[in-house]
Amino acid sequence: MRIRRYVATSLPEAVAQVRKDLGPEAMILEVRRVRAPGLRGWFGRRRVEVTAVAAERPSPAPVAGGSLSAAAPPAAAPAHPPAQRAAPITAAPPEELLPERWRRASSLAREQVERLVEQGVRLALARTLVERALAELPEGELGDGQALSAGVRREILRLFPARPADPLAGRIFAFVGPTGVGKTTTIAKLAAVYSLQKAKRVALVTADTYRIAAVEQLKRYAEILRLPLEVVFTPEDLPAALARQKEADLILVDTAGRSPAQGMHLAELRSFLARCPEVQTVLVLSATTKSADLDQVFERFSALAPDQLVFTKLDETTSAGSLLNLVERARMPVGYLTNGQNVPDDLELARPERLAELILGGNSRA
Ligand SMILES: Nc1nc2c(ncn2[C@@H]2O[C@H](COP(=O)(O)OP(=O)(O)O)[C@@H](O)[C@H]2O)c(=O)[nH]1
Ligand SMILES: [Mg+2]
Repeated sequence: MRIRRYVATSLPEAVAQVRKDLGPEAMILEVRRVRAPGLRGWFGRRRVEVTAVAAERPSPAPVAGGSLSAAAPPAAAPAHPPAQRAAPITAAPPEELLPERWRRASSLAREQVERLVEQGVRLALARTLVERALAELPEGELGDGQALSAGVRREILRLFPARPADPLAGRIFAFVGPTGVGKTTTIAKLAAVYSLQKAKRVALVTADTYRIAAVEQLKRYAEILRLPLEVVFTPEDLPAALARQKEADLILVDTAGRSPAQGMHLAELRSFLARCPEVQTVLVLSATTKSADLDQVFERFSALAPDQLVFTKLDETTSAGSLLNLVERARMPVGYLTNGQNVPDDLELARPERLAELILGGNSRA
């Protein structure tokens, strides 16, 4: 393990030094505002001192007898070398020589990173979350696992952009996403909640006419809920269908998940959505999808400029880290979560606290 201190005029500059010297794997242990040494310190701007830790290089040159080498200033040397040169505390520090609180913070930090990664959070994101939490931790709480845990939780919550209190506050919403993620089921749940509990006039539209079964599925829900259903076969039919439902407060549009030749093309869907700026787009994604696949799906569907996300099938996974990875990437609010097949019960407003709980709560040691 290598622990080094860097002093620079700004935090980004100090972090750049850390990355350059210790590599991208380095973890920030502490950030402090310090004065430059001497008179300059009293009149000039304050500096930022960053302490960082990195794993030992694969084959470090051993230091004779494990003692401090002449080239390496001892730990007690003035802590403010120029930003360009890192001051190694020792070339190969025996653990017991490290200041106690750094040692404790670094093992706690590692634990936190591991815990996030176990939940499917990308390593780089896990590390960023823990670094940010550590940077805000008061000095006296560096060895406090609970305080660090609470900091990590707060950093997770910060990743979620704010959303309106009612995610379906507009009038027309098109639900897009891969086949089988639960678009039609989610629409049925929302239609029930908004028509029965919120007393809205809801109309349903399906553009998923590739499979007879898909139309039948939504038709059955429309019949049970006594809601009008429009079936549209081409994007050109959609404006007329929407116009026929002018009395509706809320129109939910179901789409086909597939993009190949037989289904509605993603490009066609896109051209329709572009022509109807009043239609908001909801990208539906399943919590059971692997993180790398979620990234790909998100990439593909970003062509439709989605406004918000819905995560389905939370009941089918125990690790929600992949969702956090996506939220960080998409920077888009999450409207609803679904957690089962029951219509309409298995639906809930998406609360970042709930997702943080899924990631930290289950095996919480804090
Ligand atoms: N376990 C679970 N299953 C779900 C959930 N939402 C939908 N499903 C199921 O996923 C399957 C596909 O749903 P469907 O709505 O037809 O997906 P679509 O192709 O995106 O329209 C169905 O068997 C649904 O019952 C959920 O939150 N949890
Ligand atoms: Mg469907």
